[in-house]
Amino acid sequence: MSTTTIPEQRDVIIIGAGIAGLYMLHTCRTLGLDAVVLERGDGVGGTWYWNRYPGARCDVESLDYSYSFDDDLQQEWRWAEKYATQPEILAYLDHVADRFDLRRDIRLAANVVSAEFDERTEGWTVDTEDGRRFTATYVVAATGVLSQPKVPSFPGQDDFRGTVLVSSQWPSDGFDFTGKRVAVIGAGSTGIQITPLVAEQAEQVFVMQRTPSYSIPAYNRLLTDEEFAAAVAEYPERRRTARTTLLGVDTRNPNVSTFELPEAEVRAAYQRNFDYGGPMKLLTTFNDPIVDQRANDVAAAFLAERIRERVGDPELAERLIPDYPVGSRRLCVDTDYYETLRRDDVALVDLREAPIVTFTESGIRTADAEYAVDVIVLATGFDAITGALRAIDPRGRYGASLRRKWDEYPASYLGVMVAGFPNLFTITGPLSPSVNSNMFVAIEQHVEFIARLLEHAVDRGHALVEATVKAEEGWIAHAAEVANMTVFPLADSWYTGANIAGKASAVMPYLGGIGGYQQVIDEIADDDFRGFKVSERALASA
Ligand code: NA7
Repeated sequence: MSTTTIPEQRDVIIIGAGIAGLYMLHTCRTLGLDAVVLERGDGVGGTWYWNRYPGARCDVESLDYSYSFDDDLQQEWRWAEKYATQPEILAYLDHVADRFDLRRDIRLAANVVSAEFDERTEGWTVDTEDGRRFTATYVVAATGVLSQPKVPSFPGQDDFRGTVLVSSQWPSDGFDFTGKRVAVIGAGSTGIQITPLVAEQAEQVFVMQRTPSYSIPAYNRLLTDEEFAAAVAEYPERRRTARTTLLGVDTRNPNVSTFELPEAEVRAAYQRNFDYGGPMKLLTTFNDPIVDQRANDVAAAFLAERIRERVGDPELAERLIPDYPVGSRRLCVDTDYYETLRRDDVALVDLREAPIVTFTESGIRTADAEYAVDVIVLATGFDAITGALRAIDPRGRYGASLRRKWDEYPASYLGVMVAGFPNLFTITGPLSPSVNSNMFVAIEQHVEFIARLLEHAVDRGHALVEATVKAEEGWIAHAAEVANMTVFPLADSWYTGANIAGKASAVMPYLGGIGGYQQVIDEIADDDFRGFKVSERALASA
């Protein structure tokens, strides 16, 4: 891209001002590095800036889904509810941006369209859509794992005379569904969150489901002053323990197998965690459903029973019960989803029985019926984990395209670097723990490891850092070996890239857990950053 302006030069360019980008900027400053954040939105917050649809809420408890790097911050920010809403999380991230004076180095409405490694300077040139150019020695992609929307195009889409709303591009002033007939396409976490709230207003709702999700109640509620005070008093311990766990949350479950206990006790344990409300506790009730199909069948049978109870109508319930292992696709958390499907003005449309054929002027035609609607909500998900960076398509050594490389396989070393792309770091890149755990913990792990690596490079004269091909190959093999011990490969999901046509098939999150990953990265850092080549830059200007 040609540009007439003089490039803005920094030590580090960070792409994205979400949870990862904000912390990375703060960390760069503590390292004495001059960093700028380029953010495509008009505000900070990343995924929590864009996903403003009704019911948007995190499925990790607010006391755990927050930064741990600053004790005053965690003591002072008073979360209102057990599960925070999108506006509350966005307010928190805005507060962090102000509190740490981050905004002066954040460029908003700066949509990065290209990033190129320059062989001569051994640095990066980054361009934004509006023609701004930035150069830096290092680039950190804090581009998010659920930030590139998947918006399918349906036949006849342009003929539809009503309104189409995309969950991750929601109108900032909301939308009034009163008196409207609405189709919600998608029954993942987003569709499950949106549907009950839309149904409260709308005249008629059609929930268009292709693949059902397992969902459990959030039992959301306000946090009392007493429990908030008790939780923050033990924050240091809570955070330390979280870093040793599988999912980045101290669920306080014992480490036992399903088959160590009598059947009645297994059931009681599942019921206790179900009644607690939320996925982290339920998923870790026992240590084996993710690695043992028989144990998974026990969890699946328990959850299927709960769905039948909540739905009431046995025939409808069968269409809502998934046929894949629990946890191999996202375990969703809801407030009144199944109860909403019992309403007379809400109908489930099973797209496996009759797929969508076309949008029409007045609605949607499936293989066996016409649905007249005024509004179509697309809750169709994301090009997850690699999508946002694939869209930018950074060019590394010899002009190599990251998109082309990832079309073959979502390769990385530790999820923080890709061989052939020197000085480009990825926060929660493929093959590291991220979406299958508490994102705040995963992000802090990545930022802190990248910071150690950056410090190491800066101490060596702003050196060039790259992952070796051998280290990358070793990590790919290890991540695949771990994934193949689990039930994750048994289902098509956005974890495996299956929701995007043509995307390489691989379990993208690293399944060794937050604790396991922490051990690996600590050990690698202590071993002189094994697998990373740190060398003097030819034209070191810094
Ligand atoms: P998901 O979990 O990917 O769900 C998307 C849903 O949309 C899913 O039910 C899809 O069915 C459905 N979908 C996607 N494309 C189509 C088309 N073309 N026709 C019909 N149905 C379609 O995304 P979410 O936003 O709900 O959740 C993502 C994560 O965000 C969530 O797990 C939390 O971590 C936060 P399919 O499965 O493809 O059959």
